[in-house]
Amino acid sequence: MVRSRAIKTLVTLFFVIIFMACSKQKKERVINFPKTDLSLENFIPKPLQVIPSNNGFALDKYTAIYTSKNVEGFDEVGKFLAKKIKAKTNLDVQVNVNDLPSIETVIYINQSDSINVGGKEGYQLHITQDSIILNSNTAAGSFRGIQTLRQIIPETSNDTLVAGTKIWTIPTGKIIDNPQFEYRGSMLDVARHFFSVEDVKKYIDILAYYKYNVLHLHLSDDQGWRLEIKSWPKLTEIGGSTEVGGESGGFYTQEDYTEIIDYAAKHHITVIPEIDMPGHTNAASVSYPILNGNGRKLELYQGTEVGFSTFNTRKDTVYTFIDDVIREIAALTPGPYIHIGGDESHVTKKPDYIYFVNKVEKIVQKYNKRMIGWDEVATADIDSTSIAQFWASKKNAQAAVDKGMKIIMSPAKKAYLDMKYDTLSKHGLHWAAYIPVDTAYIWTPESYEGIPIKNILGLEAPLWSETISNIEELEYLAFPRAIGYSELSWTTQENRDWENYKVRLANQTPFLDRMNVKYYPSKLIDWKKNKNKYKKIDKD
Ligand code: TNX
Repeated sequence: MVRSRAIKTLVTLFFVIIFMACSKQKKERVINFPKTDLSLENFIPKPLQVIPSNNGFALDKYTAIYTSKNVEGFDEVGKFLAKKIKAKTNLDVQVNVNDLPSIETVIYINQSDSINVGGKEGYQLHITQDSIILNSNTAAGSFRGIQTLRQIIPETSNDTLVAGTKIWTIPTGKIIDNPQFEYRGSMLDVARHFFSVEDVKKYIDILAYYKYNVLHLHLSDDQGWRLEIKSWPKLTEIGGSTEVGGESGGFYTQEDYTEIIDYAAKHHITVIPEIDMPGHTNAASVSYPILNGNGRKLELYQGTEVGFSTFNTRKDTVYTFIDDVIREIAALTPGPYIHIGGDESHVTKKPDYIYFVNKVEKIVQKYNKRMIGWDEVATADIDSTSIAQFWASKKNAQAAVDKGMKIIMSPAKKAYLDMKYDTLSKHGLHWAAYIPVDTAYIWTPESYEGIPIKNILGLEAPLWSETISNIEELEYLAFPRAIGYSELSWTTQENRDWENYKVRLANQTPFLDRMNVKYYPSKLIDWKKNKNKYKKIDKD
């Protein structure tokens, strides 16, 4: 199998080379590129190794993309790249079309088992004057690789290199790259305020550009239940009807949710659904009072207090309910994880909490998923296959380490996107800290609070939505900090440096502006002014 693939690759490469040689015979094109330096490009996250060779690859109307054939996902990656090239340059680059009359340069997206790229998402880019060869083991690796390529397509063409031809010069050299953590995520709280499918898709577009691979959706809380569950319809009819501040809330139908999952999958992003319990369950209990365990009068809640609600953990119906919910969600969710929340259950008695988490873990496993929970779940008797998300308690994180569990690093003091930047911030909270753009970047998730790196699955930046109710406010809190977290989770510590990152971040403005992202223009960054008014060609 591996051998036949390798042969296929060789045959395809052979044809690409012959093809290019023929086109060369047709027309000898010599372009004198000004000296380039690939190592000075504004990559984020910074690749493992960049070796410049100081020449140029001409991206122009004579460029074509070819991909490995019959390997799932590669043709789609080629088409995705062509779409993004069109959006940035307005060039129509053909994908996997033979017999193109006048091709001068080729981008070849190649699946290879024989090249060691360091893992599923690793890739290597070899950029020479007439070809760009992107090698990876998987479509996910090639997808990460084309994000790197997108970042080095210049904003403007050089129109004087060849008379009459607009050329976007890509610096030549070699890039060897591979992520340090397998889990690189962000979370959106769509429960406190609801965000539309379109909003979520836009967030995915930006996360993908920075090589994120996880989107965690916080789908239920005291203030709202946001995913249709067919066997318990009142969850969304009643529980989805409002949100913080008293607006009308909303929810995803199962079709909407699937649309988000499919869109994320096209970006090689896994969606992790969270149903937060046994606390944070007011919306569920208002919809079905039989679930309620705090003995209080039930009503829809639009405030921002936490910790007052709980399920009745000793009632069988509660577990029948949870079984139905997890079964439906597991069937809709291709990813390997289901998040059960488990945080701030202040009115659940400790033994009840432990009993509950133990039982719910078994339900998640029954549907062939791995359980994730906020760090409190490590106080229960759970398996080493379950995962703890460290947000507040070092003690809980240590308990998870002692159980041999993996940990997702989301310490609120460093990684919470809903914390204000400073006292003047328009949105956000500050119970954990103020988190300016430098503080968000200058810390080491690899050794934070003494958690051994071997237990760390990766990093996630949660965006809670008590203080934000639309996409612009969401973008104000998420960007630019989420860009820095992409580097913390992808790039090794030796390769990170604030002074250097600052400059690369300042140069993200063309992308952010083209995407119409209302980022917070922190004064710590000398933002590159957009001299050229971009013609908005298409969504990038
Ligand atoms: C704590 S983080 C919470 C959330 C709030 C957030 C606000 C966590 C597991 N629980 O319920 O939205 O703080 O920053």
